[in-house]
Amino acid sequence: MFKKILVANRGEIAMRVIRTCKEMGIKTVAVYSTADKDSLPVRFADEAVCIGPPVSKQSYLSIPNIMAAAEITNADAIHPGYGFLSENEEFSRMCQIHGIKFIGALPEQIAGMGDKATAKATMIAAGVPCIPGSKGLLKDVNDAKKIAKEIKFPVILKATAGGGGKGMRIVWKDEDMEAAWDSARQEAGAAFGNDGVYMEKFIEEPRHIEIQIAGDQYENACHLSERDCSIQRRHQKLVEETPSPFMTDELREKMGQAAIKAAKAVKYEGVGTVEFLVDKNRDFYFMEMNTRIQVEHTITEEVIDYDLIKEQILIAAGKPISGKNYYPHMHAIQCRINAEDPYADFRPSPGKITDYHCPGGHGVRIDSHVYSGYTIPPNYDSMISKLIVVAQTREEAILKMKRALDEYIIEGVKTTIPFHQKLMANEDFNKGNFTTKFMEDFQF
Ligand code: MV4
Repeated sequence: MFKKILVANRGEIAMRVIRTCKEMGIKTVAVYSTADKDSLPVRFADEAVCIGPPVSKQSYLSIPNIMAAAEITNADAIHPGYGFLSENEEFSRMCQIHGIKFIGALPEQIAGMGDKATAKATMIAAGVPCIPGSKGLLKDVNDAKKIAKEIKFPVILKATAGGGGKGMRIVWKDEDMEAAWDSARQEAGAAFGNDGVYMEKFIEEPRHIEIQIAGDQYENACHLSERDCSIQRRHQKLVEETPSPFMTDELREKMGQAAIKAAKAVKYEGVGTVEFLVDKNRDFYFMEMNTRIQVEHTITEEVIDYDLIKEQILIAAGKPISGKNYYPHMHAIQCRINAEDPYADFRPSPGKITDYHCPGGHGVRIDSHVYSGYTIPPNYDSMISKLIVVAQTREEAILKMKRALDEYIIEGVKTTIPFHQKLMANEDFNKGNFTTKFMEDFQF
């Protein structure tokens, strides 16, 4: 087992990893930018190393600075959390070269899944259902027009280096193709330095349902059921829940098996997520594979009673998995509490938290790095905490979430708590009646 893990991240996920390491008797190293010197991970880790100024490129994204911190402290593994360097091919390779175990995917896997057209080709070859579209990248606008005619409008152009909606264009008719083609390529080139674009049939009003998977070093893989992440705004998830209110036992089995196929196709080691779009007929299609721990891993932990960070560490240390799948016994919901003003287009609201009181009680969990008097720096994402509830049924989970939101006091910054309160009272949400389009129509 590892003796010392360096946590190459900040905020709540740094705390989350440190907590599990402590429970496993593993020493921890926090790294921090000068903006985070007063943060909880710095206080709770066994050691802390400053890796640079607030700007991410010179601290949490600086491979040399983080590798130096690992060498100085003699860490034998690095946990990258999510975001930052968690899906960086070069960082994974650097760790390999320096004999430090990267608790995440291998460089080849990161590269193979990071390029979406390549990932899709891999999944088609493995027999995972994918959305009809171009075979790989489009050559030119005439190629785009030809394939759109074959698969029929509406279609969607997607940046192969993308994710998160950048370089994505929906095209409804032939006359709009030229402009969409130009702007998708231009946006992709500027954002990723790669203007490769591919095409798919556009699925209208889908649900975003993802399957948690785990694989070990011996080519075993299993699934840990689904999370419904359809409540999103501008590709930022706001609420996640499991089980999905749209799920059936039959669909879970089919999607679970498809996710296992995806994991085995790339000999996946560690925990990961296979994202699917699910249409109104319950047909499902591979969208992306995430080779990291995700923000919403918590709800899976609550319904299957399983520490996913511990599992990541054990798999990285060579432990085999049992190979059996995991199914939800409870219902869990997570609300992301952000320092944003929901009354002003979710504008970021960094600053000092002048008063703070957390909800508690049975079935209530908060993952956070903040405290009364903490200042949320403007340099990073605006998450204050993740509020997670778990109960026997969806109805009880919603009631518990309402109760927990009412107890939650955060003064000094604007938060998304009022949004979540309104959502929990919404009739369509209560009926489980929502798709990825929900937030476009939600009046706040
Ligand atoms: C789609 C789609 C409809 N049809 N692909 C959004 C981010 C990127 N990962 C893929 N995305 C989508 N791909 C086809 N063929 C709709 C979306 C999409 C979406 C997907 C999941 C969650 C929220 C979304 C919001 C808008 C669009």
